Amino acid sequence: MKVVVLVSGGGSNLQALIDGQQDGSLPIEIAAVISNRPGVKGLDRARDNGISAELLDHKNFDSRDDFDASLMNLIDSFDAELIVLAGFMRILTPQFTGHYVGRMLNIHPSLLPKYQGLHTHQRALDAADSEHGVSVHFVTAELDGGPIAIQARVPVLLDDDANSLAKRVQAQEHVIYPLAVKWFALQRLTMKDNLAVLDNKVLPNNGYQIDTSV
Ligand code: NHR
Ligand code: GAR
Repeated sequence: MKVVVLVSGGGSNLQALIDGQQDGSLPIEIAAVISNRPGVKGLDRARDNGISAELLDHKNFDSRDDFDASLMNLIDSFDAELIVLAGFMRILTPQFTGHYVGRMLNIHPSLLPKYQGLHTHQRALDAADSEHGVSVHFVTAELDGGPIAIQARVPVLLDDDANSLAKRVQAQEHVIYPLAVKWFALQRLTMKDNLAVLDNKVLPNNGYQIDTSV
């Protein structure tokens, strides 16, 4: 399955997908990596692995509509069957999300529906939550509101700061994002009537709960 990955930064989730492609555990071909920010490590990771690395700097566009229209053209030039947002930091227009509905995934660092938007780790700490985590969801017009495919939970420890908590969450990201992409590529994971479906069974609202504790 042809996949285009959108990044804005370091691309550690992209790397997890590249690793899966290369070791044969993921039946995908990453056709391109596109960043809206210049000079990010995610683009280097693509280049280093022989994957087309494309920069589409949002600062060169007058409006979100113009940026999204160009982004759509660029993505579609690669015949992508799945769009993966991996630390992509631009809100997408309803026109864009409508074009890819049911074939675009995002990874969001919280136990959605808690903490949509930004600064999720600090918000979980400020709320004194005892657990936190990460969600993979289908992208819809509703920001961080599309149907959830998978969640993984981590404990919040007494001496955590946003950094240490983010690290614990990110270790889970690198497990559940490749898994969600694999399920999608095998056509086991789909979106139907704004619900996430796995093996023809509607998933609960908080998605498939992965226990990755060791
Ligand atoms: N777009 C839509 N329509 N729906 C979603 O679910 C989306 C989306 C675009 C991105 C990722 C999301 C996240 O996982 C995502 C999901 C950026 C912002 C944001 O406020 C919010 C959520 C997400 C990504 N971005 C600012 C903006 O004005 C810019 C912030 C920055 O550049 O640092 O676009 O958290
Ligand atoms: C990840 O933790 C991801 O969950 C988060 O950004 C990080 C990107 O890391 N995504 C968002 O906050 C989306 N708004 P990466 O570039 O190393 O994959």
